Amino acid sequence: MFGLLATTKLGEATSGGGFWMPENASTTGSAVDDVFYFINNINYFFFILVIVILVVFAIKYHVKPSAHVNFASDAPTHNTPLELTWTTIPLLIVGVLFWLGMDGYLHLADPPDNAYPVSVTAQKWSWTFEHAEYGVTESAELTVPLGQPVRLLMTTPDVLHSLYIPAFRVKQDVVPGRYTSLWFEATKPGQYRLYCTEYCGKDHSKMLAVVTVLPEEEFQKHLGKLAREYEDIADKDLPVYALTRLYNRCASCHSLDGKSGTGPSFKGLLERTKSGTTVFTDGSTLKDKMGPGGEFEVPENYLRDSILNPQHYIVQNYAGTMPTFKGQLKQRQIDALVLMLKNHDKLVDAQGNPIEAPNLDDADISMGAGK
Ligand code: HEC
Ligand SMILES: [Cu+2]
Repeated sequence: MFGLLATTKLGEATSGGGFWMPENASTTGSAVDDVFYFINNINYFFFILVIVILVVFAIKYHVKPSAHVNFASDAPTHNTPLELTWTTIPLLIVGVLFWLGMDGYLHLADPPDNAYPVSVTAQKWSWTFEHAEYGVTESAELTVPLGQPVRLLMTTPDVLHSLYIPAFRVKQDVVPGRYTSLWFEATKPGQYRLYCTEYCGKDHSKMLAVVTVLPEEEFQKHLGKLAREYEDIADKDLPVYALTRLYNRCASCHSLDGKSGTGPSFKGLLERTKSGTTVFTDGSTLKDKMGPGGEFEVPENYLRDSILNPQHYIVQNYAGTMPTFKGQLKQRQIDALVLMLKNHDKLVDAQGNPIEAPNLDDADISMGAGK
């Protein structure tokens, strides 16, 4: 989406891995790998053992079809030492496997007390990551500090999802109506892929994100920057900022090319809003609520209200499924989104693709009064 994923080079992240596994970049990953390779090697050993014995016996005891076979009546029916051996050895092996697996599981189930907390929301079809300590919300990107335990506390308002970061060897379901958590400690700076592995639904496979691991100092700087990002941006750059940094939180429901999705497309929204032709589920139209003395004197206020109180008026033919962004977006970010909606046609082409260097010289960056 908007080159966010496309322009991110993940080459480094996948180097250094073995044939079976991607590179391990967390403190707990080696425990997972050790158990995996241990089980794998046991499998190789017994596979070869069984095949060799099979072939040897097939040759050694081969009997011509024409030969008459005489089964001796005193042939052995059982052999206690042999049976004890082939019961005890596998029992010991599965006992060791259980112990290794349980030990690793308990370690992963118990996050260290000093873990850095991130709240994760999975939503059809994207991820948002909230850093409460910095008041920053990231989407499709998760920045974490190097060499410090990080705990993800996860939930979803819609369906089952599952968060998976292969390089850290962690995976956990995200369940509607409850919190689940996982933790990891990254050991190498770099960028790693994050997937949704819940594949029983339309677009879980598109729920991609990038985990960026930064050394502590850079991490703090980066989050500090994100926290003020929208403040430092010049007014005229707000529409592009909204399109590249904020729209990915709307993209799963609102298209830019006119196609209706879970929500109405952003294309044509401004014209429809200005002319007040939008009809709501209660049969009223936007026009009734606009103009002097109306609830929305100017169209901007309707757009703003739609983002902050989506349940207030529900557009006809749609369900009231839009989440509120109250408290999630800062005032200036909401302004930026409104400006993006207002300058839609200058920012994206007819197919809904972002224009490389949009000409916003005569863009409408006024808020509130007039226009
Ligand atoms: C989970 C899906 C979903 C997400 C995510 C979402 N919306 Fe919506 N949105 C809807 C639906 C459904 C409607 C229509 C029903 C209604 O009016 O609430 C809607 C309506 C709107 C409207 C009014 C549209 C009209 O035709 O009058 C605006 C403006 C809007 N959304 C903006 C946003 C912005 C900006 C974001 C991202 C910051 C966003 N939405 C994220 C589902 C979503
Ligand atoms: Cu999912």
